[in-house]
This record gives sequence, structure tokens and C-alpha cells, in this order.
Amino acid sequence: MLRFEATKVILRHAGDRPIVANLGPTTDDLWHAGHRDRNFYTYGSMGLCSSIALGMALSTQEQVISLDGDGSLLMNMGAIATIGREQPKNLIVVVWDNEEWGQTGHQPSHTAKGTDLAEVAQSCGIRQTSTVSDLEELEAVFQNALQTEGPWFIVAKIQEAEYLPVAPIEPELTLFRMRDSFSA
Ligand SMILES: Cc1ncc(C[n+]2csc(CCOP(=O)(O)OP(=O)(O)O)c2C)c(N)n1
Ligand SMILES: [Mg+2]
Repeated sequence: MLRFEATKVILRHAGDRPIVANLGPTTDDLWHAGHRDRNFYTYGSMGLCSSIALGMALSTQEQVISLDGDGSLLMNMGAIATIGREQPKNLIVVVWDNEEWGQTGHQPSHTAKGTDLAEVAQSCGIRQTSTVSDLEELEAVFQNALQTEGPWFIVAKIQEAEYLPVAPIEPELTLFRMRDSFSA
């Protein structure tokens, strides 16, 4: 499964819900798949995607979607523990697991050596977990996640593809657009 195609599946079902995207190719793919005011792109902020999404989820009744990366979550595994502790019913974390720190040179991550992030999530008290490896499975699990109480933690196994051009994001405008969308 390619992240760009998988991102389009998420957008097809996300409606107007806020989406927080991991830095690098995840942000670029989201931009190219469908830029919208409710995309929050986290350039540079490695490891903080799901923490930012957790903060949003705790501050709104809306469902919030985090598109995280294996390497980034591994760097801040405390984020998983905190989601398990807080139990936000409206948070859906999707981890694009390419088993590598892709953007910095494709170094194999721990998930290439046996670490199972869905099991980590389970052990942190996140009961709704799933691991998917094709678009059909992703679509089915994501639709289920939208209709049931979370927190949800979906590990989506993806293959690397050639990177799309870097998205022309201005962090200040991203923040402005996202905040403005909540006050409407
Ligand atoms: C604190 C910090 N350390 C290192 C980096 C450099 N860096 C940027 S992206 C990245 C890899 C992220 O891996 P992953 O989350 O798996 O995303 P992928 O590139 O595989 O899509 C690294 C190490 C950074 N931006 N911030
Ligand atoms: Mg990765």
C-alpha cells in the first residue's frame, strides 16, 4: 500500500474533521492528496504529531485524526502512553509504518526489527487497535473507527514510493487556518 493512495482513502472519509500530519512525506502526501484548512502540517516537529492531535481531541467534541509515522512515534512513545491514560474517545491515530526513518535516508526503524506499535498501544490501554496492509482493509477499519468510540490506533503498513514535491506550507498560516476553523 502506498501512503499517497492511503491518504486519499483517509480524506475520502474524513469529511471536515481535523487531520494532523507527521512531518515530511506524510505532510507532503496530505497536501497533494487534498489541501484543506483543517489539515495541520507539522513541519520539523518530529514526534509531536499525535501529541498535538491529542491536545486537539481533548479540546473539542469533534473526531480528530492523526497521521503519524513509525519513526516519529518511536522517538516519543510516551505519546502512546498518554493517549492510553487520557482515553480520548474522539481520537483516531493512523501510523504510516514503512518500517524506516524514510525522509532522512531510509534507515530501518524498530518496527523492521520486531517492535509492534499496535501491541505497544494495547499495553498502554488503547483497546481499539488494528494493523492493516492494503487499501481495502484500511478503508474498512477507518470507517469503523469513525463510527465507534476511540481512542483508535491503526497501524498501516506502507511501502515507500518516490517522494512528491515538498508542500509549500507556511507554518504560521497553517496554525491560523486551523485555529480559525474551530472558532467558526
Ligand atoms: C527531533 C528531531 N530529530 C530528527 C529529525 C530529523 N528527521 C526528520 S524526518 C525524520 C524521520 C521520521 O521518520 P518517520 O516518522 O517514520 O517518517 P517517514 O520519514 O518514514 O515518513 C527524521 C529523523 C527531526 N526533524 N527532529
Ligand atoms: Mg517511517
